[in-house]
Amino acid sequence: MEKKISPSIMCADFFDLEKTVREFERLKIEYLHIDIMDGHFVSNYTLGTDFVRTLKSKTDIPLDIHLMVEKPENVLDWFTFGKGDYVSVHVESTCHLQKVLAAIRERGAKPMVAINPATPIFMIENVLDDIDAVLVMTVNPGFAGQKLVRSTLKKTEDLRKYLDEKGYENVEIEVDGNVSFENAVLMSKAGANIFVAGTSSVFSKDGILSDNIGKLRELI
Ligand code: S6P
Ligand code: MG
Repeated sequence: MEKKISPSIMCADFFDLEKTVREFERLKIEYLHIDIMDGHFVSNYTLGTDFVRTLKSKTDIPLDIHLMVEKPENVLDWFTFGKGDYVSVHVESTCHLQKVLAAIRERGAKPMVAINPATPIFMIENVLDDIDAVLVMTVNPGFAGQKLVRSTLKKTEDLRKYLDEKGYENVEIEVDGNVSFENAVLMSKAGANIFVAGTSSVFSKDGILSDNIGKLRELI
């Protein structure tokens, strides 16, 4: 499966965002990962509706909107997205999971279901027909700069087998959280193919953006 990079925009320098996005365009980055938090599902606030609208109007790079909000079905219409964009919702955030995934599909976007480190794979069993990807949180959601929860590597491997055995070979696996250069190799081997790149790789202060992206591409 094609390996893709989705830089986490909350980790970018907001004073220099335009330059960063143009650089991503030049380097043919596949997605822009936008973290949306409501202060309830996770105890933080990050990017919001106006930010998504502006970004969507300024670049053709598909968005990868990660909704870390309670009851995402109530706020879906607030966001600007469409064909080619991914929108992920957490299993743990709603009792109307199928409904919200179907609503994302109806709007022409690609539904992705997200699972926290402690959430078992079987929780997605009854929405496999409703998704194009699974987002495996490899840290507990809420903040950048955290350390990998190692058990999620085995979970990623188990998930790839689970999807393949059930005939869902085309369902992609995204990993999000401490996707460092070192961890990306392990995640890739485990079967992940979309890599959310934050402070531990693409936005690492140890190198310049383009070099970091080149390095990550080679490793995955
Ligand atoms: C965390 C959020 C993530 C982070 C990303 C940061 O709740 O969903 O998308 O922005 O994980 O990357 P890093 O390399 O700092 O962990
Ligand atoms: Mg995220």
